[in-house]
Amino acid sequence: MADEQPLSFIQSAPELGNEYRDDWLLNAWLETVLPEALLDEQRATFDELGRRSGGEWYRLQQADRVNEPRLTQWTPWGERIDAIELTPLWRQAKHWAAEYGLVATGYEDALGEHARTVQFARAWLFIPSTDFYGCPLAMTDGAARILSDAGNRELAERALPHVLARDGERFWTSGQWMTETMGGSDVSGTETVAEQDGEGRWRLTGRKWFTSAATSEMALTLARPQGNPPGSRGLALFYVEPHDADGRLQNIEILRLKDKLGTRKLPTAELWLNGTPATPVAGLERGVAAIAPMLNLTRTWNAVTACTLMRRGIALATSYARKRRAFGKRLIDQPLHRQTLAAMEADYAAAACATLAMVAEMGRVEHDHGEASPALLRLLTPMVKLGTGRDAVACASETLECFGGAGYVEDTGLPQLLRDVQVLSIWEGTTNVLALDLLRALAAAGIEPWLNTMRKRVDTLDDERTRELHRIASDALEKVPGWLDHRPEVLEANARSIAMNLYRITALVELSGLARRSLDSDLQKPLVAALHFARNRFALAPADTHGTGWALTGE
Ligand code: UCC
Repeated sequence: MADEQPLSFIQSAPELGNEYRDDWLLNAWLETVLPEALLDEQRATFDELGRRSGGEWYRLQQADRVNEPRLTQWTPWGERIDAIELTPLWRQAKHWAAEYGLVATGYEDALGEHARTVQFARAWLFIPSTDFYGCPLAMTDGAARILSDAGNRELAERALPHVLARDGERFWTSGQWMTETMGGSDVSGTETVAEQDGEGRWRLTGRKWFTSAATSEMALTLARPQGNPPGSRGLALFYVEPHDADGRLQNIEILRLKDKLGTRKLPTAELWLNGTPATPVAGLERGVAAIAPMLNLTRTWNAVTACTLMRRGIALATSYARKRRAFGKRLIDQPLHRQTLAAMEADYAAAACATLAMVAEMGRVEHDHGEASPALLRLLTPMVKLGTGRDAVACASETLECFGGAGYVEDTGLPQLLRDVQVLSIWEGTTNVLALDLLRALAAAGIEPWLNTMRKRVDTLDDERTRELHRIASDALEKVPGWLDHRPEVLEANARSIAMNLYRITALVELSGLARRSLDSDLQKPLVAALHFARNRFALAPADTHGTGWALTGE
């Protein structure tokens, strides 16, 4: 009887739950790192963020899928306005970000050394459902750090109450305008010039080629004061408010929005500065060194974003595997598919532990905790940014594959995940630029701050059940000094594999540490993830110690 047969099978879509409760890794980390009373105090906020992230915000994100920001350059009557209209989700995200203190919490003195952990735990839940609104928040966090420390009282009094506001109307985000046509990696040739007008006011003229979140209320940017020498030492860091009190752009033209592969909700623009008023932040030279704290913070947000998008992909793929049947069984009941998901979980757990350990170190450094090590933080930042950026791309690709053909179809929302994630290994320093930055940090501080910390952490793996992890991590740590004992050009040729190896060791050690701490409360998942990562995913790339690989690339 034909009408008793379903005409066609309809697959139900993957679903998200409470993204805080469902994230065993984040829970285990917070439970073993935050004091109990502090976690109790924060739990309701985490829970609310988790619920909104997997519910209302996720639904809005799906509904907003095809919307993009729009630039209107002219009114019908010929006035140049260069107005950017944001997508509906982005317009609301600003208010949520302020309300949950996604920047301000990091500066809340009462939270002491844990301020950064609490801040980024909140951001962890917010980021994957808000279409890269984390980008302006990252830059705003960087600006808050610089303005808090630069000793420029006037600017601090002007901007800090806004960037640290918890009310969406008062909250400002900041841009970071660095990239020009000659490059985003090497900014030493920056062509934007700064000149003083007749009233002694600094004015900037030049073309900023790639400015993210061009709707921000303020920005930090680099320009060369007239008469300064070439090169990066001759650049200065300037503060700009793009709009005047009436909302008109202050001698800025928005030439176009960039036509990017992903992060398309983010209004990335090309700007022409034509005498834009600006204020020096910290003197009239060494602008790259002055903006470096912002770079290090956006790199931290980048790593956090990488982890949270790995987790989002895994959550969707796992939900799907619980619903989808093939060859007579649910995917989740099939050993090979289950093993694929387990490998993704292990990669996520490892990336998350490396990232959250970096975040915890940042909190200690900023609050002068007795055990804080600025040199360790300086080493961790580039390696964790580059490692998580690469792993997130691999995980997003695997996520799509877990859905078969559906993962390749636009209106599932899944292809956007892969396109978006690709940016994480490009902006804020590509993998190679960060590998070289790691060498810069190693040249200044040596490997000891990292090596000593990793050894101390490995010493805590004193349980019978963590013996294998202890052995694998110790063996890896022993190899490290040998990788660094080479002449500079060989070291430079190997920088990427060295950086990736150091990242993987950090991830293994931190995940193993979590596994050890979690055994006290009988929580097994971190141990299972650490063993899986160590046995199946922890392969150190051999370094090309002679630099012979170059022969393959000769002209
Ligand atoms: O802007 C972009 C889009 C914004 C989007 C933000 C999204 C955030 C994502 C969050 C997730 C949602 S993308 C463009 C971003 N651009 C970069 O990241 C630049 C990449 N390039 C580099 O990092 C290069 O290594 C440079 C620009 C830093 C190289 O500059 P120099 O001047 O050639 O290099 P030097 O001479 O080695 O460094 C100059 C000074 C030195 O200090 P002094 O003057 O005391 O000797 C360095 O030690 O800067 C210091 N320095 C640093 N200090 C350089 N890098 C650092 C660092 N990372 N930390 C501390």
